[in-house]
Amino acid sequence: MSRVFHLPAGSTRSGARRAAASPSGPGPAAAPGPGPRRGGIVAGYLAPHPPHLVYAENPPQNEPRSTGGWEVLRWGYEELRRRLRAHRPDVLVVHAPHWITMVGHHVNCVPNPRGVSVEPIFPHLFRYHYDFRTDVELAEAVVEEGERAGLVTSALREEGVRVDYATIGALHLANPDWDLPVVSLSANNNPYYYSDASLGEMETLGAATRRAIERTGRRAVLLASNSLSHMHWDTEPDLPEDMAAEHPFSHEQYAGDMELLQIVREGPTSRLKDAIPRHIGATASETKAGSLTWLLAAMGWPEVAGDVLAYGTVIATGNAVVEWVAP
Ligand code: 2X7
Ligand code: FE2
Repeated sequence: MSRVFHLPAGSTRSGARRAAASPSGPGPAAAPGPGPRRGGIVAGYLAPHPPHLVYAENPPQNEPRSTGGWEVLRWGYEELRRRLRAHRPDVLVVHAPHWITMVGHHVNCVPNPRGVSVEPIFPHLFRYHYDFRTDVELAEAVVEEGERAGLVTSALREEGVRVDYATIGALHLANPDWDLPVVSLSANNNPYYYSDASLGEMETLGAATRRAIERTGRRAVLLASNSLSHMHWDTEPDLPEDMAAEHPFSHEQYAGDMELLQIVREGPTSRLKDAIPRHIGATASETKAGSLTWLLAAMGWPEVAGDVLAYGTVIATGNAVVEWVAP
């Protein structure tokens, strides 16, 4: 066994908006399907990013090779991809916990991020060569709407800043063809440093994101790049994808995830306003970084149930792939 951790434990204006495909503009729209195309947020997904899932898929962009593993979660992502295409989005908007900003909420406004994203604890699983397009107009609108709502908000414009693996992992798993433009938001991780963590700002950021999407007339799918229960082993098997070593960290962690997912499945989402903080307290859930609350707030806490497409553990952390469709 090798040591890996060191822990003690809408608008209807969508038709007019598209610039010609260019590195700085949104890319080509998804293939038109039946029914009217309206703008706004059409769906949101809980899209966890453990690097193991990308490693197990063996995409050409990732250097390490695997023999598979974590199939049930990956089958859930297969279904997510089918559904995502059917929503015919113009853009994917992702909030991820490993782009950590200590002051404010940052939005990547670099037109064409390119580079190698490396998972610092699992560099033997995730060294991913990325090259994607940002929807700069929407990214700038999110910055403006965030500022207008009183948030400290900042546009990242430095070329060459390495994109974190939680952003890349969720985007790859949701859209491995990378044929949709992206808006990527950081996680302001001050809550990790204060005992009185609050998800309140994510309500404001979510509402600002929604206003920006409606203002620009985009048809958007949101991705919340969060695992659930977040206790993990500090060792991994010699073969990382040895599924004989994969199981929940404890009964309590598993039960905490099931309690949350039961509420997700029953709906409506407003019940999650209490359930998410309770779940964080019980399981050290990665949703503490705010991505899931941001997503549901952006969707206006819709009166719908979520559809759990898969659940599985990755090095003992709980991970669920979930869809919420805008009513
Ligand atoms: O970032 C992660 C994670 N959320 C879960 C499991 C393993 C590694 O990285
Ligand atoms: Fe993570």
